[in-house]
Amino acid sequence: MSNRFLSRCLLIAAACLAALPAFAAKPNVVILATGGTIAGAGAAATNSATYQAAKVPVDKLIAGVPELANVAQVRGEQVFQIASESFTNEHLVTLGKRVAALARQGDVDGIVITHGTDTLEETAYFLNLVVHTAKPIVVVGSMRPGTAMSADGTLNLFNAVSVAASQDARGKGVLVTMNDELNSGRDVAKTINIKTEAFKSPWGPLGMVVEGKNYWFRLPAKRHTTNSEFDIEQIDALAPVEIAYGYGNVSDTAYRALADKGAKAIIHSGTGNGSVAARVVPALRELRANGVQIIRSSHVNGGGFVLRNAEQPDDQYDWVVAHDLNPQKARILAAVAMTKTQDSKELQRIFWEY
Ligand code: DAS
Repeated sequence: MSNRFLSRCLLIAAACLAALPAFAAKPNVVILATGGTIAGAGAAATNSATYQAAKVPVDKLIAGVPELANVAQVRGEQVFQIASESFTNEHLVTLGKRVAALARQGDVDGIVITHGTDTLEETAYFLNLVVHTAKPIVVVGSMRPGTAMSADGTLNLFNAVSVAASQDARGKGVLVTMNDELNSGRDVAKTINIKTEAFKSPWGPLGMVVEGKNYWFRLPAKRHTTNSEFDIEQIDALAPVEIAYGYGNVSDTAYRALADKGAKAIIHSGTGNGSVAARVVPALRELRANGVQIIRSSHVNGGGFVLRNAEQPDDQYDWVVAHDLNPQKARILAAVAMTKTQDSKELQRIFWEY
């Protein structure tokens, strides 16, 4: 064999090896679509706020972002096609079981859930509590439909898939990628209802995702996913937990009505530091005596936390405080926790830890 022939073979082999990374198997990411604005459609490009949610099927969402193929092998499943304000506990359990089943599969490296923005924070927190996997789970939505000018859904989806395909997103709990930010599914909430910069975490984002690269600046402090005592495999139904809103002139009517309808816990969405109007306290104490858990949260959004035994003598009343969780997240945690315990001291421990 001539030296010339040998050297040509070596050159070809080197060229193949150099090309290898481009053809190396990309991570497998599954997109579970549930509806929302990210699947929305408006009549005109100027309709950034007037549109119908939950119209575009998952395959069209994927086809709308061909660049997804540069970061992952992507396939989609249409789990629901609804606006997320219509989510129920049953939707959460169904979705949670599907996510957990996929996470157990060796050929799935990451999971993205496309979701309406109205209750996205609730679903993200729920999955953070009950899905036992270190694989990246990323919940994503959009504030404008794909038919609008400057729609945010395509880049949000690209970022979500890129994060779900990345090794450094493992073990960080459920994540939410909106508006280039990496937020914890536990902390993040929708704080503005008509801007693309809608989602904020009171303690700040975990980082940013820019051009397919993750920049981390902090890590979740509370228990989640593989470190959670709650497991979707052992949950078939969430406990009935409701929310009553506190405000000036409030009466105890809503609290009593919710208990009459079977609520096992009532989240008090209080003013200030979870304050309770003096005229409402007797009703809450009566409901507690009848076995209903009373959990004080606050509808003051943007940060802070409800202090135990400050606005109310929680020890004396045997009430629970929701720590820094907003009322809708407090409902999720109580609904999950009360599938395992009815004890108020155990509930308080759980609210400190999750
Ligand atoms: N109705 C809203 C929802 O489905 C639309 C959205 O913002 O995604 O949550």
